[in-house]
Amino acid sequence: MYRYIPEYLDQSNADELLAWLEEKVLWHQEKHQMFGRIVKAPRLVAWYGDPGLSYSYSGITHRTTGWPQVLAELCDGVKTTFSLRSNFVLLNRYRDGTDSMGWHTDDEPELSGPVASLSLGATRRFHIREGRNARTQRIDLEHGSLLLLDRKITHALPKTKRKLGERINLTFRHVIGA
Ligand SMILES: O=C(O)CCC(=O)C(=O)O
Repeated sequence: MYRYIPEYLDQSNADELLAWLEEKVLWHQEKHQMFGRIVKAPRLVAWYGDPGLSYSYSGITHRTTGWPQVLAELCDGVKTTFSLRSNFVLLNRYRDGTDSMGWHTDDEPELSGPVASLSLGATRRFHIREGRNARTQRIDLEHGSLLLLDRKITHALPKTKRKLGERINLTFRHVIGA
């Protein structure tokens, strides 16, 4: 089950937020181990959250020290929209169509509740599978849109050969145990 709100932010608010994120956020390129080799993740990431949280995925621990005001306000809005709990945001920056995210769930033991995902910049096609043998559903995630997704749903953001600009995605999560 998912819910998609196409124009959660209007064009000018979405443009402004995208410009702020591109300029102000300190982006990292993480390295992951795959089939015994260390490879650079095909995207950049950043994260913020309530002070003192710790969230690990792909063998990397992400600790938080607080929120920039802009993102704290955005998180409050998303929580109200979906009656959601969230104390952490993971940001993904896809520089062009060759950046991507492989199939996974967000079902780490530190998380509870669904994940809300805000998209900015180039429209990218998101794939989801609701169950082991389910067909793949495709959702075009547009600039300013908000998606609510159960964290147990398998999903991916594949590479594309289309000439695309940058996309930034913010996933609001709830980290427990802190
Ligand atoms: O970029 C997206 O929309 C997907 C992000 C994602 O799958 C994740 O952060 O777990």
